[in-house]
Amino acid sequence: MNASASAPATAGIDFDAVIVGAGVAGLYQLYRLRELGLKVRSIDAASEVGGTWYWNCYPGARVDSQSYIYQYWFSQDLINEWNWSERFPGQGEAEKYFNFVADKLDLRKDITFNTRVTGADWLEDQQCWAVSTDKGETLRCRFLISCTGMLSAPMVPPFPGHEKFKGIIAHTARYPRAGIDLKGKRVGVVGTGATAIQVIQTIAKNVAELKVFQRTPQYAVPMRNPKYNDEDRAHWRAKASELYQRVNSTFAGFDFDLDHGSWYDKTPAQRLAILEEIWADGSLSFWVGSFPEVLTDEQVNAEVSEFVRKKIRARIKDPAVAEKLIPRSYGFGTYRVPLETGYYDVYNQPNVELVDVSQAPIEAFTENGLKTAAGEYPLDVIILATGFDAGTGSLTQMNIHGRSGRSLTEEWRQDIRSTLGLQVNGFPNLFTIAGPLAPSTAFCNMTTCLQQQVDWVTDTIRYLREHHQTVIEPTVARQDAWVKHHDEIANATLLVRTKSWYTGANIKGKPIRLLSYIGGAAKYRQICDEVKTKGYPGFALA
Ligand code: NA7
Repeated sequence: MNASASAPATAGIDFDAVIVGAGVAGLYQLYRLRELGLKVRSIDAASEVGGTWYWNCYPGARVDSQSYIYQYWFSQDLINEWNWSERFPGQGEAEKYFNFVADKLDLRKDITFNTRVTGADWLEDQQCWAVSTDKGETLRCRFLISCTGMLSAPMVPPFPGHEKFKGIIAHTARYPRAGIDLKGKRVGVVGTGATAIQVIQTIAKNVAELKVFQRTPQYAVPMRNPKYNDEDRAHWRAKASELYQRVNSTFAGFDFDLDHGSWYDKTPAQRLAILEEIWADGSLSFWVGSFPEVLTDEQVNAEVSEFVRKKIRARIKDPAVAEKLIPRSYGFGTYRVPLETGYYDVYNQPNVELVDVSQAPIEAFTENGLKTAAGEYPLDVIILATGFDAGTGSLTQMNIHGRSGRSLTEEWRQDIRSTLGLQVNGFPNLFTIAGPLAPSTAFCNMTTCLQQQVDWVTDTIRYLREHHQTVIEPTVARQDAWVKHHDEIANATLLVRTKSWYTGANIKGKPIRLLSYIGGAAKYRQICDEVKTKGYPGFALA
């Protein structure tokens, strides 16, 4: 650390940096900036650390990345001391991990909990941000770093009658920390996305009746989740540095890759053998560890989709129910692939009913349950697994105003633009970790891409200090070039044809654009590194 890097915040400025969020990215960002000698304050609306793993405490919540790559890499002590109990840990264990990290690094002393950022204004004359909170505080800081996660603004469907319902309504991302007693209850789950699948397969056996309100079925892949013993943990620990290299060099930040070669170089028998092999792996390798053409080539996608449809059909006893559970309106992998454990088998239980709301939509909450165009369903508890305003939601709700009062909310209401998903023209010194148009918005093992972005932001702030500069902002030309590059890659894939949160299609009025950069996490890292090593071309430094 050089002398300038340890300098205290300038007069009139309370903090060098304010970090919003104390989850996967926020905790690491706090650590890195503190290491740099900066005066930092983190703010989180939750009462504890953990971000996603704090809020999403619904029944069955589980990490879909393998535990041995769902961790921080920078400290061998952390790697040595933490014991993952299984391949895909549950929410409780993931939350404990982030608490363990916060304790170990003594991070809590710089975090203000139970506090929501309600506004941020760029003060031109002082070249800093004024960040206001719901506790009435205003903090002035040089850098504002949002680590709010790409899925943290819950989407609650606007069914009328919320107040009429006599039972309990809970969105999965705001599920009561103490849980809800579902035993013997009539429960309705709205949605069949990755979250709903985890809820449904977990609660189906304990409730009296389960009604699943499905609008669009999913291509879910079975999860293989062995428990780990000391020997397994020792195995993964010994491989830590190799894994770190590996996850940073793959398409989606996992330790597997699209490295089976071209689909077209294989015979039908070879293709089938590979598909069966990666299916048996029981992880997201069936999706982002298969053939590169799956996401771009209609013919290949159709064949892989059919492979999955057969697997689903074989699990359901009632052929009519099976047909409803089989997706046909979009191709495999063009929307987040969920992992499942016993999900399809649930529909063979007598207490579970699949309610198809694709033709007869949900109209309202009633006193006793939910009303669809086809009739009323009496319920005691309604679980909304209806997703998020992804990528942009947490930022557009923060009331951010940049140069000349430019509103980020207004601009993104027209068109979602960013530079590398990390900065936005007109909003100097605002860094948007997991912001739109980066792989961390959706197409990455989150811990890989979030750590990469945090490292980039840290290096950028260090660079500014070493060069006696205080402000960085992408130029319009650089931003246009990034958006163009992003769109070219996105539009060459099949993902843009599927209506989902990936393109913002789940939020009424949201501009449509693939939210996640899909050129690959490794390529993205290279681009970010190049920007850094070349001295930030296309960014105005002052
Ligand atoms: P998703 O994937 O956005 O799923 C939301 C689900 O809710 C999906 O099945 C929606 O159906 C359904 N939904 C939303 N609104 C309605 C209405 N009005 N009526 C019926 N059904 C509705 O969110 P998740 O939380 O499951 O997953 C988000 C990410 O978290 C996931 O991708 C992982 O990365 C972790 P639709 O498909 O829109 O027809």
